[in-house]
Amino acid sequence: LSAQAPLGMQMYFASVFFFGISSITGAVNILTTILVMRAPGMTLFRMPILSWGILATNVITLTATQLIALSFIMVMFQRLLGMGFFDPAQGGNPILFQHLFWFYSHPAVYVFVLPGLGVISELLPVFARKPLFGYKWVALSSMGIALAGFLVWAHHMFTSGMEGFLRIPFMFSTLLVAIPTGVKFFSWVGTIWGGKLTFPTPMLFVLGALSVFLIGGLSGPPNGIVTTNLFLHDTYWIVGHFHATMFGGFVFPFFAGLYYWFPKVTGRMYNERLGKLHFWLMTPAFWVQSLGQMQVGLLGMRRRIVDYDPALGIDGGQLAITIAAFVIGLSVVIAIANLAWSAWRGVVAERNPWRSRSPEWQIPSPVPELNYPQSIRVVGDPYDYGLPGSSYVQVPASAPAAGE
Ligand SMILES: [Cu+2]
Repeated sequence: LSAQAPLGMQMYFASVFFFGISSITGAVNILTTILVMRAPGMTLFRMPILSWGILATNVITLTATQLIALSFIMVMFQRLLGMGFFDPAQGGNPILFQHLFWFYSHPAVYVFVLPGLGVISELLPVFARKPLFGYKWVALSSMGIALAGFLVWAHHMFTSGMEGFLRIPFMFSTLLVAIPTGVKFFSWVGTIWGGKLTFPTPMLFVLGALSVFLIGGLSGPPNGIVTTNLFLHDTYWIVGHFHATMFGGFVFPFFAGLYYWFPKVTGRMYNERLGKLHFWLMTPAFWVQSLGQMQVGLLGMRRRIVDYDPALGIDGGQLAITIAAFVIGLSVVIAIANLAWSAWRGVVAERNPWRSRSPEWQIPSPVPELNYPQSIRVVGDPYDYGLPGSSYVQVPASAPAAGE
């Protein structure tokens, strides 16, 4: 493709570069908003925990995106001006491109996952009616994951032919990521523990996210450890691992957030039965899919190819993965139909159906154009669910803040 459509490739690199500029500009906007435009009383450690996830995400977007933009400029210069940065024939080094690519692309995974993990931490206290366990640690763990994400990129390159001794520090830094991630998981379990749990669709997707993220998390260390990585590299094991981290850290929390904030955005309630049907189709199907991918990977299925040797004996596994993928697709079609129909004809929602303390739930649904008529005032901690007499926000010219 690179040789057949040189102009098209050039345009492609240029377009990614401009996407990068828009991401960086967006990050400047969000970081500025979080750091200097908070409501009175909204200290950093009183922010909704999702805002910490967004903060950490945008630190990555602001910094790492510049590296991918830079590397794409280098590719453009190589193709246009003959500067052979990555061309061995001109004294360049193709592995340099891998370094630049992964220095961005590992942190880019956290751009997906950190907001998703933030949604989990945001919703669990609401549906457990308990304070978020270890709020400050959860907040700082987002920053910890973001920073650690910059130290691990070469774990994608253990078989690339880079200097062998470099594998060791990258193995250790990669395993380090388990600590802040473990802090989050510990907090979620601690928040669920002893809570008064209810299980509407958003909570089901949060719990589904935990189960799937656990699969992704536990299948991670074997990839980070050099000795096992050399066997697992470029197999379907990696594909299964990555699907589990992306679904657990992004797709499941995405649907949790979609159902959770749907009544706030549209003013109408989604259909609970169809929401639950979506969940109960998608979750077991996803377990089959990701565990199945890991299984066929261990049996020798390589990634990025369409075909495989029948002697591997993985026909049954491949069939199960394919059926599971179609079930996931069907469940998403049900979700789209549910949300589209409910936005149009759904039951009119209450202002705060989940009894959340967060400010957006104290104003009418759908949210008025100017959000809050006057600035809100933050008077307490965000997740003191179940603590009598506690209050998080005072929203003027609106219903009194939920304090329960
Ligand atoms: Cu990585």
